[in-house]
Amino acid sequence: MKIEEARRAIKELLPEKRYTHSLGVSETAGRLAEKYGAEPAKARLAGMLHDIVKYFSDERLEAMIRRRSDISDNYLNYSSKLWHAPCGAAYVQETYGIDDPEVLCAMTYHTTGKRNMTELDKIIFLADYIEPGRDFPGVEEVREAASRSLNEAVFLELQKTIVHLLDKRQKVYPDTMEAYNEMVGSF
Ligand code: DGI
Ligand code: FE
Ligand code: FE
Repeated sequence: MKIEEARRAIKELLPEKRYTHSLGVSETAGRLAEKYGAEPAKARLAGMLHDIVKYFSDERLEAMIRRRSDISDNYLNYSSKLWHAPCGAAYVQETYGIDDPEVLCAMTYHTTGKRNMTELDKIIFLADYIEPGRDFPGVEEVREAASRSLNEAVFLELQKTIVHLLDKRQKVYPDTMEAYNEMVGSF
């Protein structure tokens, strides 16, 4: 799938604000890929598509998780806000025949992160957090880190996300904790 087709596809499925966010993630991911030696075309495509099923109902996403043996059922024990990430990858595979495992993997883990992320996984995870439309406390610190070190920026994002979840007394998905544990102490 070409980037322009991907843009048209999400324009149909997403409200204006989320569409603009996705353009921002695509652009930011492309820049990060150029800087950190990943493939810019894959980064732009994964960034464009990453939230494609964000507005599907929880019921529809739950059905996809149950149907697809390659999506962990454990997602169902955690916030439904996590579900659109693995389901987005499954959806673009089924609907557009996207079979690039790197693109599918980066989409799958864009929300939670995981241990052993590839450069592309980290770039999509980070671009989602720092694209120009994002404005929340701490984002500037992560943007600055991203100009120095991909790993440092990803770690900061994990730390801030976990602190935020604990502060709201929410569960933390194990992949997010494992990503944090893997990187803690490196900086
Ligand atoms: O889809 P976006 O809004 O662009 O961003 P996202 O895919 O990173 O979704 C993040 C939401 O998921 C955010 O509101 C926090 C929430 N969330 C709930 N549980 C977890 C979690 N995020 C992570 N990383 N880990 C969790 O366990
Ligand atoms: Fe998302
Ligand atoms: Fe997003």
